[in-house]
Amino acid sequence: MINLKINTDLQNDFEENGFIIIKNFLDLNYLNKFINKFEPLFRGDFETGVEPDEWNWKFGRDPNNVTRQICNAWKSDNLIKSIVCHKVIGESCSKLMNWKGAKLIQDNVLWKPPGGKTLGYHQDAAYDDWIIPQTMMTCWISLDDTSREKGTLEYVKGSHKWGLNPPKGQFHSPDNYKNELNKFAKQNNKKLEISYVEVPAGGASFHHGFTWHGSGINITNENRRAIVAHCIPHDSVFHPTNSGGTGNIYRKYKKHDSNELDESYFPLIWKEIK
Ligand SMILES: O=C(O)CCC(=O)C(=O)O
Repeated sequence: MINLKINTDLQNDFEENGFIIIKNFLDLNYLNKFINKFEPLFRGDFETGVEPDEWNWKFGRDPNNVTRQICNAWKSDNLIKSIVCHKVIGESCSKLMNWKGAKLIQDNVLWKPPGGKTLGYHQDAAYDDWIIPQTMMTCWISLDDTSREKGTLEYVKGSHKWGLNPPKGQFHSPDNYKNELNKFAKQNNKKLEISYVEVPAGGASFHHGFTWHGSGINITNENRRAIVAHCIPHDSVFHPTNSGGTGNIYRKYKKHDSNELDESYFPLIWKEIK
């Protein structure tokens, strides 16, 4: 289904920029199988009978010109699970981050329709102060050809070296999606060099949890759809008390007497064999 070997060039690119872009990642025979999942999922047709953890857009209920997002669709759909829990993602994230294994902390199914609005610039790891260590590594897989005009994902080069800031501002559909980024850059005297993920359908990118990223309006007449796997080190645990970012949603999976991130909710997707 997916294939990647992290070689020294990719490792060096990642260390320098905080992301890598891969033109061919998903076997194209699977493309339509994944695309065909989008409508049923956003209609609330869940194969496993389990609702995803977050579901911000529904047919007939919400405006058409926003970016539609489901979080943890893997719980609702077995094909989505087969990709976001794929060992190649776990191994690639681990190799890039020097981890010995990876768990899935969350997935996203993202659908930016024609005219679909922005997603504000942010750092993924800023949302997970409720786990130790507070880090993340993301694999973003595009199901459509992407371009700047389509409101593709964009990254600030080298921003993974700028430390982590608490999440601020609007995530969904801000008028100025670079507002928080510009404020941060001004206050900290940072120069912004932006890279756009322009890949054919089936392409992907991987980014560090500290890398600033966001996306603009889709001004084309075509859809821009992506499946995203957010990973953490395999031996991460719940922070005993913090509940910032998405903690208000995900701390409910904490056991009463333990800080363990239970595999039923945070699946192990790859671990180094000694
Ligand atoms: O696809 C997008 O526009 C944003 C995706 C994103 O924020 C992420 O993958 O972390």
